[in-house]
Amino acid sequence: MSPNGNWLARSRPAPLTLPESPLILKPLGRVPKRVGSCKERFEVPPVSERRVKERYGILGEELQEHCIDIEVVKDKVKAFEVEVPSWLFGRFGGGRFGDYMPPAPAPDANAKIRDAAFVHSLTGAAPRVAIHVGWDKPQGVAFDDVEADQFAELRTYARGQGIDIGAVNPTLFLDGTHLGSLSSPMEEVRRRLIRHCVVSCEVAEKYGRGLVTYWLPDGTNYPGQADLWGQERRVREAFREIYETASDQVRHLIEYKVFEPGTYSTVISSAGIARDIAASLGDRAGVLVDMGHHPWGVNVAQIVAHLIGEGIPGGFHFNSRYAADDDHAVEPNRSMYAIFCELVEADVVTNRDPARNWAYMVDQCSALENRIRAVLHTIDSLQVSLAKALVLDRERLGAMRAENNIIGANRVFLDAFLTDVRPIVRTARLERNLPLDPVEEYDASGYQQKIERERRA
Ligand code: AFD
Ligand code: MN
Ligand code: MN
Repeated sequence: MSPNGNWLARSRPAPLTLPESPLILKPLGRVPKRVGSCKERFEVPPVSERRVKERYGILGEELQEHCIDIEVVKDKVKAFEVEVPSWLFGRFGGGRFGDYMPPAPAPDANAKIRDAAFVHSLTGAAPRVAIHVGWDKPQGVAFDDVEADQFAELRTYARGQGIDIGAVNPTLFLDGTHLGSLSSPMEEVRRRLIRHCVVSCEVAEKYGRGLVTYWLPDGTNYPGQADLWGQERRVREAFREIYETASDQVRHLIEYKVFEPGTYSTVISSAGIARDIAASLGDRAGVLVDMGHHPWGVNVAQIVAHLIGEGIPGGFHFNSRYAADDDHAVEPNRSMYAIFCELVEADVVTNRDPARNWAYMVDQCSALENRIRAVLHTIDSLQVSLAKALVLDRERLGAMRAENNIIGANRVFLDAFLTDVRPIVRTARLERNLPLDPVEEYDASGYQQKIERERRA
């Protein structure tokens, strides 16, 4: 109860007034610089270069006291790269809201490439796009007729736009997979999809970067529906065949997901099961961690630490996990920071030897918000999270641990998390002639209006 009267009445929000249609919300665009007064409180001036430099200087001095060289941190932020998924830009997702789709989805694979290239031009951090073979194959080619060389043109197109093809995803959840994909009891379905995976490996080797990432929709909805071990055995046999048939230049990352589409069981439901399958294949197989694929409350940093400790090759599908899947943009929150602390500690992010790095990819497909803005926000959040992990005073943390000063260690850990590292991220951009704020630049660029005009037809 508020001392000033009825708490409920006072806290009731003002009635919501929607614009004519929620579908025509326009981006705010760059707002004019505020002059003198603080009256127009919602008009935030764009970040100024001068402010960034001032704050970078102050932060540099503070970090120096912890023996952390801000220039080294900045250079690592500059070197960080993450792939964006082609499906983010297309018509995938959003099914929970009828046929609603954020405006101007890319109508074909080339348009997805153009959007991805635009994202890279604003961030300098997304030089590759992960593709889904079944969706990004040339139009008119049937699923079963896909051959690796059909991707030559897409790669040429991507390079022409200034980016490259990254991870390759076989598409294992199309027609005919209602009884599972690689676990299907139907021999012909398994053969068809094993072939599809082998072709995907060839695409990755010839036109990508030799990385294939697998997500299977295999599971069941009811106890008793299937023989659970039989399903896993068939999946293991299929992976063995794919692994042995594919070139030894190809690396394989197996993704797990706690549930969905199966609600009762999922064949590869945990990092442990994915790890077991990968380890049984060989050292070119590893585990793909997708933030959204865990039960709430699972400590993903612990999983990352385990995989690193076991020497299992790893990769990430970044998203915020709010949707119990891959729908939403990343925020620079505490769990993302803790994950980056593990990755930085193990030197598997921005390592000079690229073979030692984990594979970093975004997997999001926001149902409601503008997807380009959402992925720019994600990339910004990842850079901020990385910078926070890099300013952690590890020596002090070690001293606190040695003394068993539990709260002290936690405070040192949080000290880096609470540091505003944005001047580092922004200086890294400035030095590469990139916009200080990619989201703001996107809003001001007119790109969205342009694709909405072009893709209206
Ligand atoms: C699905 C899965 C998974 C996978 C993605 C691309 O949930 O995250 O990575 O499709 O295959 O959304
Ligand atoms: Mn994923
Ligand atoms: Mn997912």
